[in-house]
Amino acid sequence: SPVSALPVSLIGAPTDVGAGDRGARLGPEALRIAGLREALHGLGLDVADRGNLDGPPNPWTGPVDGYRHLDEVIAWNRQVMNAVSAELGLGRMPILLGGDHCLGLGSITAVAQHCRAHGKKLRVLWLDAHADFNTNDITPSGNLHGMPVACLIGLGPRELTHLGGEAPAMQAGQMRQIGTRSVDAGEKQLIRRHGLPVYDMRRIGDLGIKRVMEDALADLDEDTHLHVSFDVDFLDPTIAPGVGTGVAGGPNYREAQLAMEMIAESGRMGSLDIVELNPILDRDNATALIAIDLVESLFGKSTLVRD
Ligand code: 6HN
Ligand code: MN
Ligand code: MN
Ligand code: MN
Repeated sequence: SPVSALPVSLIGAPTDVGAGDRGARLGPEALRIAGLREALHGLGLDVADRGNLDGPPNPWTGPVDGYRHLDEVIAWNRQVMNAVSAELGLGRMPILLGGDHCLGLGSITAVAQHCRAHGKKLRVLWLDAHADFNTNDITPSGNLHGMPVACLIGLGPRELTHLGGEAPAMQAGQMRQIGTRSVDAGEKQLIRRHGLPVYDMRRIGDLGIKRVMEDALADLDEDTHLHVSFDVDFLDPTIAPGVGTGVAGGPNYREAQLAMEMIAESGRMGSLDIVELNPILDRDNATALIAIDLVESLFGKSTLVRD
């Protein structure tokens, strides 16, 4: 039975302007073809598919001042922010179908505004192999999907840090990163400087996923809006090969599933991103299918025999 009674809205953002590989633009269709809507409907949820947003094509050019495709990233994030805002305003739960992870900026900026307007606390779970905490002076690639977390806390170009008018959208302490295992040298320093809470794979190995999730979900109350930003490369690439920047040594199926079940049991999830799925690099849409399985767990599908 679904934990969330909120109706949900699927929003496709078919772009890979922030990524280093092309193909994530096909993510929304791959998730639809793999049956995302039907899976959520099967859990008893009211699901509306809003179709795809429209934005500029991927120019596929090199970095300028440390950023690739900055104008296009701004344009797509504006679209995402407005679409997510609209769904929150209707009292629905937005599910952003990426698209690459630069779009987490638009999505979370909208959520942060919604929280401000309604006096709600914000907690963001960033499920990802990466920290996505680069800035233009330390990025190894210029790819903006490696920078949304920095932009969210106010580090980045003004058009992105002030996407919602106010900067920063959130503070580092409102985020919990989980599954981290690939962080660039400059990024590590920045994480320390800003006190970004990270539960890396070493921590998951030491404590186990259950303890880590208990920690990451601690102190949520009925006034907390929980946003889950699910970068599919969070998962071990042996079970989820369809991503552009896969990193070995990630959570296995059961660890990921338990994490999702615990998020569902918190009862606080109010918005979700599913990003970085790259069907071009996938096998038989298997990664989309796994992502959907795990999203079902996020919405309360239980492995308990007596639930
Ligand atoms: N993602 N840290 C690398 C970079 O280029 O900044 C990889 C970023 C990956 C981003 O997977 O969302
Ligand atoms: Mn609300
Ligand atoms: Mn990411
Ligand atoms: Mn990632």
